[in-house]
This record gives sequence, C-alpha cells and structure tokens, in this order.
Amino acid sequence: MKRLMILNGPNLNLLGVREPHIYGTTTLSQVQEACEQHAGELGLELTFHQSNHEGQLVDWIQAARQSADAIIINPAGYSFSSVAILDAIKAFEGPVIEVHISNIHARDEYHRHSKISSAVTGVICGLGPYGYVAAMHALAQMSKK
Ligand code: CA2
Repeated sequence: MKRLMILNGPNLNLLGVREPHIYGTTTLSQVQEACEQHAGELGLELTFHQSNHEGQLVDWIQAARQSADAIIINPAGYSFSSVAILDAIKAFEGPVIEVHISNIHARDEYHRHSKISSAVTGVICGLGPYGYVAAMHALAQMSKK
C-alpha cells in the first residue's frame, strides 16, 4: 500500500472558518499539511482532494481504481444521502476508511446514519482532524500484514 487518495466532501473547504464549536478551528489546508507530513513519514504517496460536487467525488473514487491503493474519505453531507458514492466505493478493491471530524453518533438523528459505512473497511469519527492521521496509520499497519 503506497498510494493513498484522501477525499473530502461538500463544505469541508469551510473548515476552521465557520461553526468552530462543531468542527474546530483547523482549516482544510492545515489538515492537508498534516497529512502530507505523515505521508512522508509513512512512505506514502498522497493525493488530497475536496469537492462540493457528488459526481466529482465519484469520478475520483473511480480513478482511484487505477491510481491509488487505499482511500480515506470524509463524505461530509453526502454521507447521509449518496447511493452514487456508496456504489463507487463498492467498486474499489482496496481498503477505504471513512473519517468524520465530529462524533456523528452524538449529533441529531439526521447526522447519525452514514449510508457509506456499510461499504468501508473502517470508520473513525469524533477525533477531530487527527482522525485523518489515525486513518493513515491504520492503513500503514494493514499493509504490513
Ligand atoms: O464531522 C465531519 O467530518 C462531518 O462529515 C462534516 C459534515 C457533516 O455533515 C457530517 O455530519 C460530519 C459537514 C461538513 C461541513 O463542514 C463545515 C465546516 C465548517 C462550517 C460549515 C460546514
């Protein structure tokens, strides 16, 4: 497992800018920098994307079939609605870790049930931006087995 694609869904470009009481004050650029630093340490090649568009996320997941060995995805609002992202993930053969910055299980009913979770290898939520780094370490461990 060398090539890792990290995908971020809608509105995560606003991270650190709005609603800091829920999502904290770290910006998505800072999350990306932390991921790039840890990728270097773990010997991973990293691509990091964010889009507000469902089709773009589906295109990246499909492209990962050729260009990545593992995916970390924060589907954000699409977690609760997107059958298209679910289907695209089902067609990816490598490990996929779903990350949420907040603890979605402590949120309102609407934010509790991710449609994506049934198709992924693991789910990390509630650890703040560290969840991305934790997911990277988990993938690095998995690839050793
Ligand atoms: O906790 C997470 O990472 C979420 O995936 C974030 C989603 C939310 O719908 C999920 O329930 C949990 C929302 C991302 C929107 O991000 C914003 C950041 C700052 C201000 C407004 C939205």
